[in-house]
Amino acid sequence: MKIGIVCYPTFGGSGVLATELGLELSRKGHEVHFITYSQPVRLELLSSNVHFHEVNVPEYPLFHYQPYELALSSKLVDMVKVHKIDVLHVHYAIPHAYAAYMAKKMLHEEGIDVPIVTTLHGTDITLVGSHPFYKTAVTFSINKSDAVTSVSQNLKEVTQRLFDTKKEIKVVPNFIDIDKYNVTYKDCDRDLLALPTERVITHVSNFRPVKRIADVIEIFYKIQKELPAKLMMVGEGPERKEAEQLCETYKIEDKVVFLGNSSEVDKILCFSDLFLLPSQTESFGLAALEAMASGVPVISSNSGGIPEVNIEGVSGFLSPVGAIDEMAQNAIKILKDDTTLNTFKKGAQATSTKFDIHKIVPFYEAIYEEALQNCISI
Ligand code: GMT
Repeated sequence: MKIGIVCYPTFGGSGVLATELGLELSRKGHEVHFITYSQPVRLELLSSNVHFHEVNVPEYPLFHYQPYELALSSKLVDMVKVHKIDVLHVHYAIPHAYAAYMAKKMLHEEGIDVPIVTTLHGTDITLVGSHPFYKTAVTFSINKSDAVTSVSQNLKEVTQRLFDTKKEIKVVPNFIDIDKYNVTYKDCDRDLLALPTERVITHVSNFRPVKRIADVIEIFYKIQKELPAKLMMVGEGPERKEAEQLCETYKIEDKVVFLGNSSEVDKILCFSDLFLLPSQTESFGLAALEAMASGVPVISSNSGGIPEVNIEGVSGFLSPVGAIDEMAQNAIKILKDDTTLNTFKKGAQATSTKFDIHKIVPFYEAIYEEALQNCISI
């Protein structure tokens, strides 16, 4: 099959997932075309069946906002025609499903019908899409897709509650390539960052308010009072400065390392003992799953789709949003002795296998096949 993938090419979970999906589809013999405004960060290798097509948005000074959807829909039309793409898989209802619908309509005028598969990731539904200014367009985009998937059962339920959806939403959970995480890195330089006696705690995100970065610092503050530990903060975003200031206030700057964005998260996870994800909400929590696959237990909030990933008492512990004391106590419970830590490490890794790429990607292939057969002609 020839599959066009549209996503946000940044460090966000949806972009990572879309990229890994495209790469796995290409390994399975499909021809994959990424159509985005820049090369996805995890797309390191292009090959004979992995292509990247850049969407250019010409700057025009008269426009306060450059019309990205317009440029994307034109590009989709061109790419479908030139490369004979069979199906378009768009990640995010807005603006991607919206632009894809316009492309589909333009292509129909030329006698080409291409099905659109839309995957909802969360931010497009819970944080942005449900805003009254966008809601009408999001509802339309969902209902006009040939197939709609969501990354968790919780996200499906939230979507059905917030939007007047007429479309069936199929749950296809996020995945990871277990084999990729099941390796012991020789260049995993734990010694450079922590003493052998210190526990290494990690947080990975885009440091947006929804991640509750201050909670991460406060939980760590409580942990390091009880046992020797270091905190690795991986990522960039609006809350980083405040987090650094909070570390100074608590006088723990020497125990917290801000690493910025990294394409080597797997290497950082390989020397981590615990992962913190106290988010306000997460449709899934791909970062937590990546940690679990590396054998790192997770202390998280119990909101959104996180309970479908992090299993209480097995891969870690879950608490209500903002329950910093409880999260710190649970972290200490896991970290206090090697036997308990190893039990949770094994529990985390075992739980992650449910989301192995080889188990999940066939669901997407089946959805493409079905969409191709039942493509809505508009
Ligand atoms: O929240 C982020 O870090 C980025 C965001 C995105 O849109 O890329 O992540 C969303 O999609 C991920 C992949 O499906 C999910 O694992 C995240 O839980 C989800 N974020 C939210 O729901 C807040």
